[in-house]
Amino acid sequence: MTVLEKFTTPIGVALDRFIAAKQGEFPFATGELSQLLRDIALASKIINREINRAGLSGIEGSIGADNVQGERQQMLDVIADYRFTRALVIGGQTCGIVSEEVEDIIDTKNNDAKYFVTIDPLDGSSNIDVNVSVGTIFSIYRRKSEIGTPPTQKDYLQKGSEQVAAGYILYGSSTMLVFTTGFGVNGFTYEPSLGEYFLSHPDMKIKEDGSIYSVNEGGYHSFPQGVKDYIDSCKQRELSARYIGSLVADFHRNLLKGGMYMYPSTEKYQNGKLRLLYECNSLAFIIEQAGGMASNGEKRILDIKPEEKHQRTPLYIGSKKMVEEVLSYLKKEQLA
Ligand code: AMP
Ligand code: P6P
Repeated sequence: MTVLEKFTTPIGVALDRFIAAKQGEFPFATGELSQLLRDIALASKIINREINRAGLSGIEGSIGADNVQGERQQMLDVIADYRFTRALVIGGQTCGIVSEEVEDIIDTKNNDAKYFVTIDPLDGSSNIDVNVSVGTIFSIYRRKSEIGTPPTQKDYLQKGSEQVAAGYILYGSSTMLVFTTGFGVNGFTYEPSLGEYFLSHPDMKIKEDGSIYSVNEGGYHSFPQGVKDYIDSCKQRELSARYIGSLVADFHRNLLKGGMYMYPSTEKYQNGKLRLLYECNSLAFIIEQAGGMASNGEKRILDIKPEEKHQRTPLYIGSKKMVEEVLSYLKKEQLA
C-alpha cells in the first residue's frame, strides 16, 4: 500500500458502531453490556482530557496520602477513580466496583444491574509528572449475587476465566482503548477533534515468540533463581531490555511487537507487586485472546481463585514461547 493510499484509507469504524454490531451477534442481548462499555469509554475521554492538561491545571503530584496499597496517591488517581465511579454509577449497568484506589467494595446502588466491574483507574500515575504514558485497566464480570440485592464479595472473588470482558486505555502519544469480550482483541484510537474512538487495530495478535523482555532489574538480587537465570540467558542472546515502569505501556508495546513483561516475587513484594483482580486478570484475558500467555510462575493467571480483593500475584505475561521459557527456568529451580 503506498503512503498516499495508506494516508487516504478511510479510518476504521467508530467504537459505538462496533459495539452495536457486536451486540447484534447476540439476538437476546438487552444492550446492558454495550452500555457498560460505552460508559467506560466516556469516562476514559474525560480522564484523557485531565491528563493532557494536568501540567496546566495544577493537578499533578501527590495528595500527600497513601492509598489502600500503601502507595503515594497522586491527585490524578483520585480524579480518575471519581470519574470512572461516577460514570459507572450513573450508567447503571454495574451493581458494584472494586477499585485499586478504594479499600472496600463500591456499592453503586444499581441493585438490578447484572454486571460487576473491577478497575485500576490510573495505573502508573507517578509517571504523569514526567510525561510518561499511563493507563486504565478494567474487567467486567457477571454478578454472582442475586439481582435486586446489593453486591457481595461473591461478585468479585471470581476466577479470571469468568470474565465477560476486559480492556485497557493507554494514555500515550495517542490514546487507545483495547478490549476483548472473548472473541478476539480490538484496538481503537481516540480522535480528540471528533471526541470519538475509531477501530485502528482490528483482531490484534501477539507474536508466538519475541525479543523484548520487560522487568525492573533493580530487583534482580531478590528475584527467584530461575528468573535470574532466564534474565542472564536474555543478556547472552542480546535480547532487548525495555521497561517503561508503566504496566499498560509495557504490555501494549509487547502486544504489538512481541515480548514478555515480568514482575516476579521480590524481597519487598513477596507475592509480586501487581494486583490480580484489576491488573493481572484483565491483561491475562486480553493476552490469551491475542494468542499469548499469562502465568504467576506456577499456574495460569485466569485459573487463580481470588481470596481477597486487593491480592497481589507474580506475573509473567506476553509471547507464549517467552513465558514458557521463563516457566521452564522456574521449574528447573524447583527440581534443583
Ligand atoms: P446484555 O443482555 O446486553 O447484557 O448481553 C448479554 C450477553 O451478550 C453479554 O454478556 C455478552 O456475552 C453478549 N454481548 C452483548 N452485547 C455485546 C457486545 N456489544 N459485544 C460483545 N458481546 C456482547
Ligand atoms: P516498579 C506502577 O506502579 C506499576 O503498578 C506498573 O504500572 C509498573 O509496571 C510497576 O508498578 C512498576 O513497579 O517496582 O518497577 O517501580
